[in-house]
Amino acid sequence: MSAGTSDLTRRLAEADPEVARLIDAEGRRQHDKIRLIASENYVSQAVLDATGTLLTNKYSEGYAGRRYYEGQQLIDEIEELAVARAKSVFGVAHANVQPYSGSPANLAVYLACVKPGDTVMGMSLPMGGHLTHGWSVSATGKWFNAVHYGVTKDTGRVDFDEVAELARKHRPKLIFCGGTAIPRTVEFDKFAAIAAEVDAVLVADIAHIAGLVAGGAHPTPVGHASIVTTTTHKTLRGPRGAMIMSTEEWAKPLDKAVFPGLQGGPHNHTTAAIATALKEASTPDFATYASQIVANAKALATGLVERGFDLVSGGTDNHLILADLTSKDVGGKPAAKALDRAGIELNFNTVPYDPRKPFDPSGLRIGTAAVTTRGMTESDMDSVAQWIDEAVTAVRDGKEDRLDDIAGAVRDFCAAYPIPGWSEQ
Ligand code: DSN
Repeated sequence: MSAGTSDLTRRLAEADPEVARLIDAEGRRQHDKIRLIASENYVSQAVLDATGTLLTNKYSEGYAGRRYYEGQQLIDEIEELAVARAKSVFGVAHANVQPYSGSPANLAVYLACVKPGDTVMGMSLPMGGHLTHGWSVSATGKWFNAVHYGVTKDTGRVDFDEVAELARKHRPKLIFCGGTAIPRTVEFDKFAAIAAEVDAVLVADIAHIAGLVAGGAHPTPVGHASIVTTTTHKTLRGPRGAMIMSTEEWAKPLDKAVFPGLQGGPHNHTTAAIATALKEASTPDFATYASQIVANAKALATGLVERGFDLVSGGTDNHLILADLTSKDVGGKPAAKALDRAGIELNFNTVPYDPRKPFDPSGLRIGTAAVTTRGMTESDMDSVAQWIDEAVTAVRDGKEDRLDDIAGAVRDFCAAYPIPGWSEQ
């Protein structure tokens, strides 16, 4: 394949053909595969354009009107625009668009709200939480006394009696809700009632579902959680970045925690692209996309259940499906690797109460945001379920050649769904 399948890589190829070739090859890879990693997406050409600008040249420590370097006239306007759009899309009093990504955003919440050694609570990582919700290998688990809740074995859903009991016993100062492998609606109101009872600050980490919230396909945490964190690149479909949103009460401590507490200069090219993504997120088309993500996930879940897959909680309310392959007699990791060879990209994942190890777990995590962005709908999800089933069966039966046949069929199928930023020459 020759380099130069977009204006950008054609120009880049003159300066750096090696990097241009690799970017083009990645474009082809993203085009030719069915991408089901639940935290990934395809951003628009507009978001790609905003990301690749000369705004990367500028340092801007501080906030609009209060910077430590000169020449901020236009950067201030860009950041103010991103903040105003975040406030409008999510209906919040305050937004900080500077965190470099989700983990730094969550760390800033700790810095603003608690002291090392304080007790915090979040969903356990193997049950669907996130490293930064106090998991032991994360700084947040090392520096804070973290207590974890999970889901019940029979329902795969949060047991709020357990959450309340743990909260009463341990009196956490922060309670995180949300996570990375939760196929069901996050019941912000129930978490808020528990947080209020024990006088904890409720933090909703909506990284996975932010696009669904913005598009009205998932209830909002606003009005329940004082602080809301999110990455900007998952269902929200913006550049790699993050935001912290809050009530007015938490605005100053959170801003101080992001800068100067944790970070230096914001990535202004990212800020511009966040603004562009938020403009897109305020349109009726985005609401259609958000509800189609959920419709696609439900259709894919049905197709998998019909083919004998066990799904944690039995299905999904959002963009995410967690399949337990125990009954299929295949580990999550060999299945994920086989699916990758078959042109279907997802990740192996622990399932609640997984008897296997995190690096060789029982499950697959599957998300429908990226395929929805490409325009795939419910009727396509049955083909996807069929290919997943065929690939998992092929690896179980040691018929790996079949994976290459599936990859060919997937490639032909994907040709009908163009992606921004790459095309055949
Ligand atoms: N890496 C993200 C995910 O895949 O969910 C979480 O940080």
